[in-house]
Amino acid sequence: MRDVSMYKVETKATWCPGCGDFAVLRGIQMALAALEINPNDVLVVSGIGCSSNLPGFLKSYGFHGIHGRAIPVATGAKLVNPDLNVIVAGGDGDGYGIGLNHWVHAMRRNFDITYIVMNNQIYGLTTGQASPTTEKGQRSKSTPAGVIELPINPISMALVTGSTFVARAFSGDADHLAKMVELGIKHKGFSLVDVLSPCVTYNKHNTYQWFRERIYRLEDNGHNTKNLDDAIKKSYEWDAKIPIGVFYETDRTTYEDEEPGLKRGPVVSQPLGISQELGKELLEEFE
Ligand SMILES: Cc1ncc(C[n+]2csc(CCOP(=O)(O)OP(=O)(O)O)c2C)c(N)n1
Ligand code: SF4
Repeated sequence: MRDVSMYKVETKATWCPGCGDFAVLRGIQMALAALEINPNDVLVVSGIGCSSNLPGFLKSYGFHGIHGRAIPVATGAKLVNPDLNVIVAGGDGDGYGIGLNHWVHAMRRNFDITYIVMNNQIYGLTTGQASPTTEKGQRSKSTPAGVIELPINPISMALVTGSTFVARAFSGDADHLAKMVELGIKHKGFSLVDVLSPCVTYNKHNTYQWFRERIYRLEDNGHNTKNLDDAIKKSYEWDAKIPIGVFYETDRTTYEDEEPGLKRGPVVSQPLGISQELGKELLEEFE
């Protein structure tokens, strides 16, 4: 077990007091400490959103990208350097809305990356519009008469699209959250950790209290994480009872392991195949 302070930076997180994302940041730091992964072996990629500011508050390599495009950056990095622990962190708007296509394809390809979605069921950064996980009927800035469409169910989607590890956590249960992140990082293959991470400023419906009245742990209920049918059935539970924990885990060859171009080893360790002079010239072009 490493010291958690290894993963801390001086920059203070700018989230609103009480925002669920604080627990996610702590959960990632605790998981990295438990797994004894050094900060320089980690890349955290994000898109845009309150939650997507996370890489700036954590000691590791970080890439704060553009809205919805974190996964392409992460999969590119993983392909070039498979030894890197690649984590994607962002919001439900970023990942389940504008970036949904990238998420789906990364799952079916089974890249060995960990996707942590801070799911607050709202667009936080842009001050409270409905997101793809906002519940039907909920009033928001963009839906003053209530949302008229069904929300996305990220757990069921991940299960049927080939994610090889699917879990849900809750920011109000910080140690359990850290454990889910730890298991997700440890898993070889695509792992989704959907975190119910309340936005205390703009989502007045899905509050800590609302979740506390409903949440229970799958592991306390004898759930078999190897059974896809059971996992799918559980993924439909919402409203009265909301399960957290590992829904499903399985082994499948990763994209990186099957990619013929990587059979000679990681791209970062291959010779460039050009002269030093040309390499220097190319670098200068980007200065
Ligand atoms: C292409 C593009 N479209 C829209 C935006 C505006 N925008 C920035 S963040 C965001 C949504 C953020 O919501 P979410 O991903 O759920 O993160 P949160 O702020 O709730 O953590 C939107 C629509 C943008 N930056 N770029
Ligand atoms: S607006 Fe919501 S999501 Fe953004 S920092 Fe504040 S509480 Fe968190």
